[in-house]
Amino acid sequence: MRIESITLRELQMRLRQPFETSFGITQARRVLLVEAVADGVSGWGEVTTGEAPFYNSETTDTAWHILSDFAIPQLVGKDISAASDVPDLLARIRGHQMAKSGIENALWDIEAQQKQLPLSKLLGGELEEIACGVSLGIRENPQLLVDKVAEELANGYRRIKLKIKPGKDLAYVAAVRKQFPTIALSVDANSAYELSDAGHLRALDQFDLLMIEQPLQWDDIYSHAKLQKCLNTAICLDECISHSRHAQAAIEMGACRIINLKLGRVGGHSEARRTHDICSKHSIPVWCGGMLESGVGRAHNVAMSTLPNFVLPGDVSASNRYWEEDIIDPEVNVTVRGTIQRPTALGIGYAVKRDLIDRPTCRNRTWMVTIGHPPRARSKTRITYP
Ligand code: OSB
Ligand code: MG
Repeated sequence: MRIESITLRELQMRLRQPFETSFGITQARRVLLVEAVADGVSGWGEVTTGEAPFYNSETTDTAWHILSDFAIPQLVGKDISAASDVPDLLARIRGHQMAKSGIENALWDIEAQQKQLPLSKLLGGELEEIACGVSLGIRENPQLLVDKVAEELANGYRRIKLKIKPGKDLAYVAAVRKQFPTIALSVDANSAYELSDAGHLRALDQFDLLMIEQPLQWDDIYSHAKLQKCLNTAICLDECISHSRHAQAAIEMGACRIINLKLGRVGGHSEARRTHDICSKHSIPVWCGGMLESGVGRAHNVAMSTLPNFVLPGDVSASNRYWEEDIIDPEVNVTVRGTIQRPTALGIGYAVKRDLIDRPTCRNRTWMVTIGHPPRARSKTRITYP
């Protein structure tokens, strides 16, 4: 594949509802899309950074910087044999997994189209439909949360995840568990506790949770290993796992019994598949986490979730839970069984609605090769942050 051009584009998109986690409230999203063109075929990826460095250390702006100044100039004009060549070409850039993932995944979309395959098949996916759960933000009081859980169960979702933080934990989980004694239920703390809270976290054992996700510091695998020894409930790591070697270390240390696999967080499909395979080998189940993605990121999550060790329902849910109108056609829909059907169209399997992405675009820049010249950049910037 000869990479002819790469376009970066930032979109302002507003979530239908604010989403509250232990690290803050999000409603205005800054979505970064990557469109690559190789051999005349166009492919899309999404950079799943947050607006602020409160989930991990990347942001929309750090990704724009790393992609513009380092990653894209490294790739435009290159002839590569497969999308899986990208990690080696970008290996000099340390960290910044989410930024790099956006480009690599766009090239996977292209490669799948060139090979006349749906991306799920190119990745080695086997599942025909994927099981869906929902991640529910922190609410003002337990009753409002119970009402929301009832609504999502009625929509068919198979697993409910509650965001928690100190002061908004036990009473909320108790109220939901009392109303719904048998549902698959989990919690996600986004690093809001410390190892010294082990006694408090042990109180969660009484609620028969599927898992407690990332209770401790975002970069501290070792303390999770200590905490797991004190808990009956399985720990699931999210923020801590930036690549497959972290997964290997966490599993060997006993820091978790489940891993939330996020495509951007580990740097793209190549590394996600390696992480998936390591978990498989150690009988550690995985599920696909979400980052409040637009349809482009969601489509990549659906494709990844067809790999065989995605045995638990993921945070991949319907487009209409997030957006008035998603930017892909068709939107991601969830069946009454709480599943998403694997798309059968080539590549990511959903078309980007180009007419819909122009208006919310606040800046874009294209790098392209003209014969005999180094990559040239053309940019249009209209920065109007709220
Ligand atoms: O920890 O899984 C998380 C959203 C933003 C940042 C981190 C997380 C989340 C979610 C929402 O839980 C998942 C989704 O619905 O996209
Ligand atoms: Mg999480």
